Amino acid sequence: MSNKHFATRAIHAGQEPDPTTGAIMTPVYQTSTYVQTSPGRYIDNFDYSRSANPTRTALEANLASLEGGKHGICFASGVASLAACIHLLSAGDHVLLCDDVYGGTFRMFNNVFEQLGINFTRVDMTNAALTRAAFTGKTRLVWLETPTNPMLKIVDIAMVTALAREKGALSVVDNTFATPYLQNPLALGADIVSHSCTKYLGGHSDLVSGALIVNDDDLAARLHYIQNAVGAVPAPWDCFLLLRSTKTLHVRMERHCANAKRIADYLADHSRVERVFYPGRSDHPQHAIAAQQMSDFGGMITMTLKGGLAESRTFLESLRLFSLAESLGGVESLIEHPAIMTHASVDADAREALGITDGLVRLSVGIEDADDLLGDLDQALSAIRTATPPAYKMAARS
Ligand code: P1T
Repeated sequence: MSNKHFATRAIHAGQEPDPTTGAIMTPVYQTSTYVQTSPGRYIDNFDYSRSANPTRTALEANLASLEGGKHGICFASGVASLAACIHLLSAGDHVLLCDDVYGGTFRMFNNVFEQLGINFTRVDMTNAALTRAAFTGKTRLVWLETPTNPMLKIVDIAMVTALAREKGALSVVDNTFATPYLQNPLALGADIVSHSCTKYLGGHSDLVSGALIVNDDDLAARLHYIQNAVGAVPAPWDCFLLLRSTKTLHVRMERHCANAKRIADYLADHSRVERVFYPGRSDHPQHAIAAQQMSDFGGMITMTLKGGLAESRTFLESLRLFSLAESLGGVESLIEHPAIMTHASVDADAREALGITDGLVRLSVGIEDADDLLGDLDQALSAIRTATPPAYKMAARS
């Protein structure tokens, strides 16, 4: 299957028709345990569903194939995947963390693992010199997202993973925003690819799950050990839903990208919009790296509205098709306010430094009709105009 194109692997990798019934879909093996014919003698190598489950095994093979990796290891959430990577470390070890990451990723390093003696430093990984200088003698792991959440910065994966290798550290790339359809970090030197499958891989906003994909056999064995020993595994039903979803990933991503491109250009020209961050636009600071390491630019757009919280609230409350909600990557369009929602656990100074201001909103562009989405954004941006008094009136009142 590894010599087949992405669309074929998406539909077939890891899955054979059920040998007993011919069912084309891998069944939901809704079982916690498996009968043994004699102590330690298994019918098909399965003994207990925390260790392995056939529906999960099929999903793990499918995701590994999509990332061009050898091993997939699935978890109950994206943050459980992250935690499994940190369980590779010991107290006293140091982690280099990309400065702009999902708020829950930062929270786990800051509020959970630092207490256990695993220290970390945040660094702007779009800057090679700063990144090189941030390694310490104890740096054992480098964690990055690209595009980053929520500022959509693009990190040069080959550059950072080469630095990590030179310094003897493992590199992990959280590929949630790009998906394996647009970007394959293992091919660019990453040791581990991490996913929140809750997002584009699931694609329908109906499950929470995570995955790690690796090539190295020893690393895979250690992560499988942690998966079983720590135990945050996904349920068979969620694995089934994910297997169904990855079959359409390539088709969904094409529409996400096409819709986002049109919307980013529309927003960039709008008088109520201060700035648009979209890696597919030539005004994005790392557009050239994005064009090099991604096959297209994804469905996420971040923008700063002119004004502040009042303008953001008016805009977000006025939308009818875009739903105000955390998460991303579903077929339906979502929008959120990072400072109050997904990145509330990031300290205010860091938020400010990154540009996560009260005017910043993040769009997850769905696969609805682009004209309808543009119409919705247009009417909500107009609502700001009518709801917010002009500056001279505000001044007159005070
Ligand atoms: O929610 P969970 O499946 O545990 O995934 C965590 C996670 C990991 N990595 C990235 C890049 C993410 O964006 C997330 C979750 N993010 C959101 C819920 C959000 O709205 O940004």
